[in-house]
Amino acid sequence: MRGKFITIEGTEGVGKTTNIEFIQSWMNSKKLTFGTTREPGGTPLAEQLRELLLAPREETVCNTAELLMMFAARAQHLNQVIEPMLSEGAWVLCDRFTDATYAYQGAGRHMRDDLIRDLELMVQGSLQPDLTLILDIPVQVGLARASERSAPDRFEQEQIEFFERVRNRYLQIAQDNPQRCVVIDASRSLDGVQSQISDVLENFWESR
Ligand code: Z5A
Repeated sequence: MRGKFITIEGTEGVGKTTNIEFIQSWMNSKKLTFGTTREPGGTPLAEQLRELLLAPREETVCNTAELLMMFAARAQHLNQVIEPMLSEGAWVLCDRFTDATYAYQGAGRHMRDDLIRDLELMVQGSLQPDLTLILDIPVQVGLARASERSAPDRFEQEQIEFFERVRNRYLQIAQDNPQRCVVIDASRSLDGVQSQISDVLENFWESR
């Protein structure tokens, strides 16, 4: 049987990395075969593209180049990691996927949705995540959390309005795709966040 594809999304510092560990323990408790990966990245080539995309630089990165690099990394990731694992019956837990492109390049950078949709179709065909957890917190809270952890990357250097657009798009994506997306209130304590995630995963498990 084909594996399940779970993605985790949200604005900066929402706690994706922290909660991925929690989801991994849940998957272990179900004795699932699974892999954890991330975007941009997940293969040696895609990780190199990630470094190029995230590094702060003096040269302005044009929006089209950024969008194409995101999808170039995704094409390689799907071909080398995600598709083979799902076909072998393994579950895949991915830190960000195409919803991030609609949120960051679409809403954040004002790129046209129809252009993103064309690339989405070319790169992934009809493949969509089976479940997407959208961690949501006020932008300022997330940025404060992220800034305590590390120096800002090229995206984290954006203005607050950029992240407000990203957050609103994620909430819109959740509204438009209720069959696969669940919004998690990530402003709560870690225990509170993980209890919501646990409920969502148990429901997904029951209905799979
Ligand atoms: N990007 C894009 O533009 N288009 C695309 O298509 C894709 C990506 C796929 C890299 O993503 C960048 O790529 C991203 C968008 C762009 N923009 N940036 N930057 P990333 O996922 O690797 O980077 P990130 O969003 O910056 O993730 P992050 O900073 O690593 O945040 P996080 O993983 O969500 O948070 P965290 O490290 O788990 O937690 C942050 C801190 O908060 C940490 O100290 C935790 O201990 C703390 N924390 C976590 N949860 C809590 C709670 N509940 N209470 C209190 N404190 C907490």
